[in-house]
Amino acid sequence: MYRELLIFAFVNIYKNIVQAKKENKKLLAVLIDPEKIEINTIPAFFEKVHQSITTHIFVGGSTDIHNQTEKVVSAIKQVTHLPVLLFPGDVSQITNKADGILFLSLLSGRNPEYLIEQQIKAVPVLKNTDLEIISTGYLLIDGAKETATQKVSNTKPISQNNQELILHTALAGELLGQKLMYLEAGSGAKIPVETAIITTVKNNVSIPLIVGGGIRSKHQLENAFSAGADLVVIGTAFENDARFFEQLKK
Ligand code: 1GP
Repeated sequence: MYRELLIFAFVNIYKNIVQAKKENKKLLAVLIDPEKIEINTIPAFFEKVHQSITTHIFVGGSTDIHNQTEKVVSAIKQVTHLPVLLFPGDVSQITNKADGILFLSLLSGRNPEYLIEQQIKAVPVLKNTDLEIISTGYLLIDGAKETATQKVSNTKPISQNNQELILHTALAGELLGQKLMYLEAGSGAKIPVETAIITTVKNNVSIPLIVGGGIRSKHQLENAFSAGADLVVIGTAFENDARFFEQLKK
């Protein structure tokens, strides 16, 4: 029975995000980069995660040179019942051990490899999984630092001054049928996505809005939520100091 309930919960990751948005319940994803976490630290790390307001776990990075993703996801699944979503830098990071995948298209860039090629390459892999696939528009926005996403994808971020382009790109993604929109300043960004941008997109796009990159304080997290983010993603701040979870207690 318990297992059935869990399965029910996990096959509805997207529905649960939409429901949370309707109820104005804010969501927090902890991003785990398989290249940066030691497997043996995962149980202790998750003790902290579980005491915090974290609702989702994202796993991924721009690269995963040593193919650690599957091992890391398996270790995470052993210690948590939170939904685990892949946030893959490329097709090699797809594993059936997770619950779902953000099926990303890098809409801000003009590199066909990350707009559609990787997605085509992913099809034969995804056909052999039962991952919940969530189509996600991914917009890289200038966070005042050249980020790994920018380097690996060989694309330029959109300037934070170009709010119209950001909004129109997000709207194009929604019109194309994408189910989530992710405003990304890049991992370790110096400047997170401005609250005015979050609000503009929030007011014009009806799909749930994810915001991440450079958020490293409770104040910044609350600002992103009040500006309109439905789900905020934090990675680096937790990697640098897991005591940050203590400021985000349930
Ligand atoms: C990066 O949005 C995420 O893809 C999280 O960024 O590592 O800066 O928290 P940080």
